[in-house]
Amino acid sequence: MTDRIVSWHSRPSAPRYRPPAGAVDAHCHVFGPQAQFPFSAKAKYLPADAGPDQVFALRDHLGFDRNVIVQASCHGTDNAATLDAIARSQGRARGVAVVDPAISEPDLHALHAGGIRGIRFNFLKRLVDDAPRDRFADLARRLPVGWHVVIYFEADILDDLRGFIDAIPVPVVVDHMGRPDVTQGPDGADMRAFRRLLASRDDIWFKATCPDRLDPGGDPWNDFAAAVAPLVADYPGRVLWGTDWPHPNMQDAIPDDGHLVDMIPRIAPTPELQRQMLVDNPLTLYWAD
Ligand code: 0GY
Repeated sequence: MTDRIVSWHSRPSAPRYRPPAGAVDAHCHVFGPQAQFPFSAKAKYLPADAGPDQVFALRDHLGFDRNVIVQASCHGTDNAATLDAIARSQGRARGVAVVDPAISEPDLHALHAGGIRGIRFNFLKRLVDDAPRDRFADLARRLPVGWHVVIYFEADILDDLRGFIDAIPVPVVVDHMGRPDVTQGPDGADMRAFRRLLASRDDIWFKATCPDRLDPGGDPWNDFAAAVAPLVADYPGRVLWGTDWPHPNMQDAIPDDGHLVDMIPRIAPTPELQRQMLVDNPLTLYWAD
């Protein structure tokens, strides 16, 4: 099909950096395959198929052991493609679901049995029609034991979201650090606001992800490295890392996944930091049981 969008690199380079044994790509997605898992009628983009075989081949090419597959907005609240990928992973993938807030307890527990360990609340208006805070808050209060909330928002609504986030009674993982403007530098207004959020409680985690989305300077994403390395150094026990493959909506600036991996030692320069970010922290959140 010609109208479906490819947003990933066809031949990503081999990274120079080699991740430690057990490393987890803690933010990636699967798209379809559409013939088996149709996209949502409300999808805001129509991607080409990017299924489990591809994401697991990339995992091996980049030197990772495991994946956390995050339900992408193009699949709406039908998590079948995500669950299928987890089921095919031989225990090497877990997932984050997107659900209707009215989901029943048995359905939540079925997701747990399928490898889901968190729920994603997406606040990006270009990706979802609505993000009902009251209903999300109710759902956050009745998640299975050990689950967390993943929240995706842009920096300009962080202040407005603070009350909502403060009331979530389970750990919170923030996608892409809430999309700060990294050109402001490590002490810019966006990073300061994000640091206030992190300082407000000790169970807020973040993904040091998406230089390609956040740094308009492009590869090698120097502003991203300068802004994010101090955050990783200050919060080594609460940081995750992921490729974001297949890079939804990045078709105009497709990143080379090998180069994304080579960002790791620039934001986490020591083996100890790398082990925490790539192994210990994601295992704590996703493989505790
Ligand atoms: C990301 C970012 C994006 C897309 C989605 O669910 C999604 O469709 O998350 C985006 O377009 O910013 O984390 O993959």
